[in-house]
Amino acid sequence: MKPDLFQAPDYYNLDELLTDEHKMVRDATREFVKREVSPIIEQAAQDAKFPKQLINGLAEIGAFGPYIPEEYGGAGLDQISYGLIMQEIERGDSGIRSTASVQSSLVMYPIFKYGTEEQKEKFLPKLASGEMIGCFGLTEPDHGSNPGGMTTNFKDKGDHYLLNGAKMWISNSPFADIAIVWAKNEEGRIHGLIVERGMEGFSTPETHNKWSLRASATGELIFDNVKVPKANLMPGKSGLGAPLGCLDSARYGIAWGAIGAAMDCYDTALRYSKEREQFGVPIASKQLQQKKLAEMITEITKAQLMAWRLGTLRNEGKATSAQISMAKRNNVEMAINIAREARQILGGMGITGEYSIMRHMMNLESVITYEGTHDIHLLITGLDITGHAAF
Ligand code: TGC
Ligand code: FAD
Repeated sequence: MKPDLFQAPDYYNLDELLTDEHKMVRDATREFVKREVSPIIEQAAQDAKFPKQLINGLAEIGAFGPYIPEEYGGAGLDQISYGLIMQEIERGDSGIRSTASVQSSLVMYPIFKYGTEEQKEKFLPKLASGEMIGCFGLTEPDHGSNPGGMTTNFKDKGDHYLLNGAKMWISNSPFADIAIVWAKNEEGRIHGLIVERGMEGFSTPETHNKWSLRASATGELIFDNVKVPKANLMPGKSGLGAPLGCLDSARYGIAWGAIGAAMDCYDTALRYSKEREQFGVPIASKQLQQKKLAEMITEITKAQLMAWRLGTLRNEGKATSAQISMAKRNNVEMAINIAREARQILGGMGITGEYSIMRHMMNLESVITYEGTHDIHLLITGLDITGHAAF
């Protein structure tokens, strides 16, 4: 793979909207990605292996629980810093950002928000330091966009719960130490349970042959009469709103992360277009290539403004779920379109692993599907503006 020469585009001087802390966090993550991720990521994707050697470094830069309070091992940062960390990690690879998103927003966040004090003290510091990795089980083989239909269930057996069912498409599941599992009780009410590796009847087979998100481990969660201690139920919130509340936080992170992937594709294509000569001149001097590049930087700038504004709303506790859906949907589509255009600017070179673009493009096919598909987010906006659910 080519050396990482990334230079971040900032067409509207957005740096002026950031605090010194934001810039420090962003620059430290950018440096980490250049030093630790870029040199190894292409091979990890080719080998379809999550690079576990990155876990300690991700923990050190505060990527695990950026906004979780320091008393529980988190970095105690605000929502803009969290977004910038996701942007910079996804600039390297969506699969690595996935691991950080799941750990922070889908594992640490529910324990912090819905867990008991004992659960927080037992799990959060270890998750923040990377000593423990978690995963989040909502999707089932027959219930993806419609998680409320889930059939995974648990029964009260006096001194424990008995858990049965299966989850599918679970990021980090093959090596996770704990799983946040959403299941129905005997009354059909959804609750979150913390299932620990080693519990009898709990297995996590890996999903192979993915063409997308190859540097992220994806798998199933299978529960065959798993005895879960009662102390592992998170009592703070039940119903579908509990897992969906975690998704708000992860979808917000993706709205920033997608900008990172888009910036990397744009930056690579811009540099290539200035260096590559055809018909005796750089291809950057051709109007058709300039149209592609000019539209890319326009779309990136709009996405940056949207993410920044959403971050300020989240800092004030005012961002709605529908606003988050709009940003996730818009920014991921923006990134996938830019990846496709950037790939063309590189001609044949664009399909090789010498450059990051094709990997980003393939990764983004997962990002546009998970955390709510592109169409589901459109329907969430539709519901918000019309008052009619069209799911
Ligand atoms: P609906 O009746 O609309 O809502 C049920 C209850 O939930 C509440 N609610 C929310 N609460 C918090 N945050 C949100 N975003 C919420 N959206 C809805 C709602 O108010 C209601 O509460 P209550 O108290 O009235 O019961 O539910 P529905 O069954 O009609 O479904 C709505 C729909 C389709 C929008 C929703 O189910 C949905 O978002 N589907 C998409 C599923 C999804 O996003 N799955 C993601 C799985 S995790 C994942 O992909 C991780 S990838 C990670 C990585 O690798 O980075
Ligand atoms: P389906 O719900 O079957 O949808 C298929 C198509 O139908 C989509 O285009 C969808 O938009 C459309 N559709 C569905 N309902 C409607 C409707 N009402 N109206 C119009 N169109 C509709 N899940 C987790 O719980 N945890 C994870 O960690 C996780 N990681 C993932 C990692 C990867 C790599 C992938 C690919 C997925 C992951 N997921 C995870 C699952 C992901 O959230 C689901 O794939 C996603 O929610 C869509 O569900 P589905 O694949 O079953 O598609």
